[in-house]
Formats: sequence, structure tokens, C-alpha cells
Amino acid sequence: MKNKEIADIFNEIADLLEIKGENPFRIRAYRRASQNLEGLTKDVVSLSRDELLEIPGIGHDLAEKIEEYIKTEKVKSLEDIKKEIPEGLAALLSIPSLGPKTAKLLHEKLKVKNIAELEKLAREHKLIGLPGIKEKTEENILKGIGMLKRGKDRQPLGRVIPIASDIVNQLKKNAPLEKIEIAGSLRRMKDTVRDIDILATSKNPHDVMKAFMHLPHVKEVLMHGTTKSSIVTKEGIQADLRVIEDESFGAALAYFTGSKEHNIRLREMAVKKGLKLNEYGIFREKDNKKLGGKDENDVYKILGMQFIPPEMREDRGEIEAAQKDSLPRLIELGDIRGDLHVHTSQSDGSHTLEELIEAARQRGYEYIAITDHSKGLGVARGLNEERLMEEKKEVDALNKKLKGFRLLMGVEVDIRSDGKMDFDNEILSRMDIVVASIHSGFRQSKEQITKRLVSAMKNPYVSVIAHPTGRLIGERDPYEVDMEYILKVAQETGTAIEINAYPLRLDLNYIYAQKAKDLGVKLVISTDTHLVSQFAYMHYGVSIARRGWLEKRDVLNTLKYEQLMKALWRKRKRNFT
Ligand code: DGT
Ligand code: CA
Ligand code: ZN
Repeated sequence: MKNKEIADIFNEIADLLEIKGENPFRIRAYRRASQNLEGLTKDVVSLSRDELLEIPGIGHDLAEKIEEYIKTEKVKSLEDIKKEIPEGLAALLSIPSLGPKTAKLLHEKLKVKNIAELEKLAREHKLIGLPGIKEKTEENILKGIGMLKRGKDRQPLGRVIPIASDIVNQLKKNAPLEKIEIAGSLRRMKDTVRDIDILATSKNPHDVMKAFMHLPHVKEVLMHGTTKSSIVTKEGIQADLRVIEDESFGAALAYFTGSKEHNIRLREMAVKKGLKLNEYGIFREKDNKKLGGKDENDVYKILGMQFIPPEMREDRGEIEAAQKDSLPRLIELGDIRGDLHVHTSQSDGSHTLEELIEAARQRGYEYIAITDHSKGLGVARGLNEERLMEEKKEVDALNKKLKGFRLLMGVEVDIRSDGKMDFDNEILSRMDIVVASIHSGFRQSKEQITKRLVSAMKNPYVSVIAHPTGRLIGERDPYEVDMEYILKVAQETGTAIEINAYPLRLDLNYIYAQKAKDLGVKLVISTDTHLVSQFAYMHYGVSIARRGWLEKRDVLNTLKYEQLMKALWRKRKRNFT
């Protein structure tokens, strides 16, 4: 949900206003709005202007900022305030436990300009004696700086999953475990995660904790307890391990999988039914009799609803749907019949057609689409018309030989800065599939970028828009684009939209994937493979689709080859007649 993101932004604005010494009433208004947004059970994205105004503390001004953020993922006034405050000073606020008042004080009295200076002063005990600063405050500041240095707040899912799986596998080998499961945002397959939450059962928790402390991954031990321990891995990610009683394992798994919002709703429902739900189980209120909690499904069954897949647990309507027995049947990895975005060594991939076919067949695929870059993308050795036709010949020849497997001849055509396609329609018309995407001009205005994508979708030969927002998680923000409008045009033109499964992309994100589905837009889930090992990224793309409530029928590459080709031809036919 965007609620938390926007709540954080309002809080940040309040912090910065406080550093600036602005009107306390204004600051208070932002804090109040932030709190109320965070406590909101409805998804703010789904609210109309009038409904926004009903949230306590939200007037027209803040409602406008909320809408701005939903559309652009930015709030301009925040960017503006940031410009007015020395960068290093604003950065002090990223230190956990250091508030704006202290930041302002440090700046005014000691001329602290950045975190490094603050750390030095704190080590030399030069902060003590400032109003309100005691030895303990100094300690906390140093602790906070340490935390900050250990790692970024959130890491991309694709970076953390391999680490988490490895920890689990090592524990399975080296600790006396019975059950072990990953919980938290990782189990919900959120695109970024803050830490790794692991739950286990064992007759010997002591030895499990010991094994955990001695994993090769450990850089630092934060806490070593009898049933709960926390470490920081060499990659700078915190991992918590809890050993749970077997009869509570299901309840604990539900609790620690979250999300917090989902849990809160479940607990409220339990209370209404005269029950009590916590991480130990589900109980009858009047006599505390335990009704369940060994299996996770106990919780949902006793509350009178369907089991909710972890990816959906965000309080975005899944509880209501589960009560009505109307949860979607989510797409699964096994539904995927092929990959529709694959590069060969002709452009910037690493493998020949034969190697790619071999790897795809090993995954059980029935087809893949070869989509090398087009000529304009020099850095990726994009193909000109001649080389593309040469590649098409090879693909045709292979298709004649192959049994039970098909190659689709395609191209990832660059959408140029002026909105023109990098190839003429004459060339595009000879492709089985055309994947169009933006690789330049990321800083163009929202209008310009939206226009470029619209012009691509209006081309009858463009089948799919790839990585539609261009984001690279933690590295590059999405370009500015009116995604609502893009989806509308996708629906009107019959253009499919890609969920790019490459771990740093995961683009479309799950919110828009769901919007696309609701509008009747078809999606494809593709890996953008450059190396055969990257076919395995499909798993991440499917998770995003599941978080967006997608079913098999919403995704084109679940179709058999013939049906897929028909679906791809539909747009061209329509545009011809
Ligand atoms: P993250 O770590 O920020 O990527 O996201 P989560 O969802 O893994 O959050 P985390 O690690 O703080 O907590 C794990 C789960 O524990 C969370 O999804 C729900 C549960 N939980 C944590 N704090 C609370 C709480 O205050 N109330 C309730 N009901 N559940 C909580
Ligand atoms: Ca977590
Ligand atoms: Zn690509």
C-alpha cells in the first residue's frame, strides 16, 4: 500500500520544516496527516478526492499532494524544501533515533554539516552539555550511525532471496531443526525487504541458536537469545531467527508473515467473533481455550475464510474476498509456457540460439521469443535491418528442425526520444512479436514520455511494452509517466504490458499489474534474459503477478503456442481493418 509511503513523506516534510524552524501548526498538521494515513485501513490509492478529505487532518492541500504522489511517486514541495536545507543536515535525519530538533540544535550550536562530523564529535564526547543531550543520547546517536552504515534500509527482493535461502539451507544441514520457514515481507515477495525473518521449530533451541551464530554469513551478532537471535550478514542485511513451539508454529508463521495491516484486520475479526488471535494461536476469549495454531490454515479456517496466499496479505481487499470464498486462483510458476523477452549474443546477451533453446527446454518451456535490441542501441550492439533479417533466417531454419518447441522471431525495438520506432513498420511486420521499450531520454517530461509510449502502442506491430517505467530498484527511479493513461491506451489498442522479472526491475509493479488486469489489459511475464541462468528469474515475475492478484488467463505466456500466436495477431488484424 502507498499509505505508508505517503505517511513517511508527510513525516519527512514535517521533519524538514522543523529544521527550518517553520510554523509549529503547519508541522503538526503534517504529522497528524501522516499518522492518520498510516492508520488507515483502506488503500489510499483507491480513494476519491472526497474520500481523502474525510481522513482527519487531510485538507485540499494535502489531498493534492497525495494524488500527486500516487501519480508521479514524488511530491514536488518535498523536493523543494530539500533544496533549501544543507544536504548533510537533512541526511542527519536518516540516523535512526535522531530527530529534527536535535539535528537543528547540532547544526546551530556545533555547525555540524554531515554524519561524519557528527560521529567524530560524538566519539570525542563533545555533544554532552548541549541542551537535552546526555551520555545516553550520545551513545544512541553512535548506535544509530552504526546501523545506518551497516546497510541501506531496504534491499531488492532478488538480492535477499538467495541469501535467505542459503541461510535456511545451511541451518537445515547444521542445526537440529524440525520445521523452518521464511516469514515477513520476503514470504510475501515484496519487491524490497528490510530484513530476513526466519521461524523454526526444534527440540533443542539452544543448539539451533548456536549454529545460527556460527554461519559463515555472519558479520555481526546483534542479539543472542535462547529462542530469538539477530545477526547482520556480510551483505549488510539483518536476519532474525526465532524458535517456536511446534503447537504455535502456524500462528507464529501467520503473525510474522504479516503484513502488519493484514494482521490487524485478522485480529479485529477475531475479536468480533469472541476470539483472540496472537502469535501463539487462536483462542476462545471467555475461557482461553486454544482452538488452533499448529497449522497456519487454522487461523483462516477458524475465522471463517479461505486460506490467503502470502503474496496477497496486504489488506487490499483479500480478507473480504476470502470471506466470500472468491479469492482469485493465482497464477503459478508452472503455468508459464515460455519466455517472451530473451537476448542472444547477437546483441548484449551471452548465448547462441541453440544454447538458449537447450536451457528453455530444460525448464519445460514450449517456446521463447528472441528479442535482441534494435540498431539505435549502440551500447547493446543493437541489430540493424540486415543483421535482424540474418537472425530471422536462422530462427526460421531452427524452427523447421525443432520438434515440440518453437522460437518466436522478435525484436526489442527502441522507442526513440522523439517517439518514433527504431525500425520501419515494414521490418516490424515481419516479426512474430515486437517488444517496445524506452532506453534513453529518461529525464523527459511526463507528457513527453507518456506520448512516446502511447505512440508505440498505437503502432499495430508493437505487441508488448517492456519494463514500462524503467526503474532499477535502488539505482534508478522510474521515469515520469502517466501509467493510468498508458494502461487505458494499452486496453484500447490491444497492446500487452510486460512484468519484467529481472530482479532489479520488477516493472510493472504489482499495484499497476492489478490495475492492468482490472482494465482487461493482458500481461506478459518475461525475464529479459541475457544469460541462461537468468531464465530462473521468472519466479520473481510470477510473484509480482500474484501480488497483483493475476490469474493464468491474464497472462499471455501461459497460452499454448498456437493460442499465443493468435493473441499476438489480434492487434494487427484489428488495426488493418
Ligand atoms: P520489512 O521487514 O519492512 O520488509 O517488512 P515485514 O512485513 O517483514 O515487517 P517486519 O520484519 O517488521 O515484521 C514482520 C511481521 O511481523 C510483519 O509483517 C507483521 C508482524 N508484525 C511486526 N510488528 C507488528 C505489529 O506491531 N503489529 C502486528 N499486528 N504485527 C506486527
Ligand atoms: Ca521483515
Ligand atoms: Zn531487453
